[in-house]
Amino acid sequence: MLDGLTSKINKIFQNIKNKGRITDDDIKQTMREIRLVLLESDVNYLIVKDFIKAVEDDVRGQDVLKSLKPEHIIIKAVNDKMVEMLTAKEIGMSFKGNPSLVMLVGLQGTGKTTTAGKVANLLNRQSRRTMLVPCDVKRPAAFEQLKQVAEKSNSAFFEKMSDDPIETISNAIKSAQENNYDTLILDTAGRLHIDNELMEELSSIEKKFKPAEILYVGDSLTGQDAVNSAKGFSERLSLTGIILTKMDGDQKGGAALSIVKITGQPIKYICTGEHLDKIEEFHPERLVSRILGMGDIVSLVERTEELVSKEQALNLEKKLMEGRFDFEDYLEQIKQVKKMGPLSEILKMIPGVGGKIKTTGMEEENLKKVEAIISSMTRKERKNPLLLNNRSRVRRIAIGSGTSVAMVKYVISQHKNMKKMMNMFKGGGFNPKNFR
Ligand SMILES: Nc1nc2c(ncn2[C@@H]2O[C@H](COP(=O)(O)OP(=O)(O)OP(=O)(O)O)[C@@H](O)[C@H]2O)c(=O)[nH]1
Ligand SMILES: [Mg+2]
Repeated sequence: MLDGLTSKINKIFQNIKNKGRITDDDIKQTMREIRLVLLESDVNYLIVKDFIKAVEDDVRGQDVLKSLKPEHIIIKAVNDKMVEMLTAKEIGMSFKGNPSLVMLVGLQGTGKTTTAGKVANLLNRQSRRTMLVPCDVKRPAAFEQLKQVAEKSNSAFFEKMSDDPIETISNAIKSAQENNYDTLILDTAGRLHIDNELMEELSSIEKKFKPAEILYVGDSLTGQDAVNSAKGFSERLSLTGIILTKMDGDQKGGAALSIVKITGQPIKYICTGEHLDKIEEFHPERLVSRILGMGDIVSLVERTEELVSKEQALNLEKKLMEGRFDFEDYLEQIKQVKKMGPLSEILKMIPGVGGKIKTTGMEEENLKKVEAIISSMTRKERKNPLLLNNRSRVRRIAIGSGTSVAMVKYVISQHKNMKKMMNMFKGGGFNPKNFR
């Protein structure tokens, strides 16, 4: 699914990852390449334009979290804006009335009938009692096809189709009420192009029955055409959502990436094959994660952002510039590292590192010890580490923390080294980039 798009975008990210240092020009170049890939994938050019701008604005606004690498920030921004592009209001199905009506609309051959069975199957699993209603009164084969689909999906089928869709639906509703079916799926007729007669028919169904859901079924293989006809349908009907079919093919991705913005409607399901269970609820984050293949980096950035609030970062930066870095700051740093979760997991999330480094668990043990040692210091000692040049204080701390005199001394000397290193930046302007 969207393999071509995925491999192209991955290549772009690979290029910046190999760079080491990234300049503004690199960022521009990267965005140019992403723009091109999206256009090649048939994403509507206005959407591409907005998308690129949104990503650039996001990246530009992010210069405080220097602990993150620039490529991570770009990847995260591309991720977030892509998710935004694919997100529109409510994604879940809504039900109203008894029975609740789900109306499927779309051009010929996009997969309405097949999808009716898939949706019925899903809803039946959610304990709804579903009946399929044939509304394509002109084509006898459509009736037969839906009947078979109903059988396969263990759903009821409304057999008594008349030559008028409105009458058929009215009778189906009565039958559902008598037989305790709470959900009707209306399989409407398709046409090669949007034509007035069809639209009138669909629109009169909408007016008369006010279905809880009117879902546009679009064939993702047709790319921009699927998007355009979605727009056409949404102008005539109050669509409540979109189902994209044939996402198993080698489509370029443009349909998926433009359709939400163009219609303002959420994608509710995607279908990835002819078989009944080839349907999944649509989650923007999951699709984007599949396209970018960067889920690990995104969660790494999210965790870091969550933990290192901008304020804390600024605060520390200020202290460092003034040459202050006492044990309270040290403790704060350790707490932050610990909050990020086991070090072994954090290392695993870093692409290229995962799996290669074997952590022993010692790191975490040591962190705990250092924390215990600092916690056993008095507030005065933490603020003024010079007080620790005193044997009885060191011994007291060793006993209090359950460690040893040697370990306490080691922590004190580590702190001295860190402070010395940080003092090198004093006055010259602290630049965390120097640590990379
Ligand atoms: N590969 C693949 N094929 C699909 C998918 N959904 C539907 N199809 C196939 O697409 C063809 C058309 O599907 P239908 O369900 O008959 O389409 P329709 O919209 O009901 O067509 P009309 O009633 O003629 O307008 C069938 O051969 C389906 O098996 C899908 O997600 N993936
Ligand atoms: Mg059909």
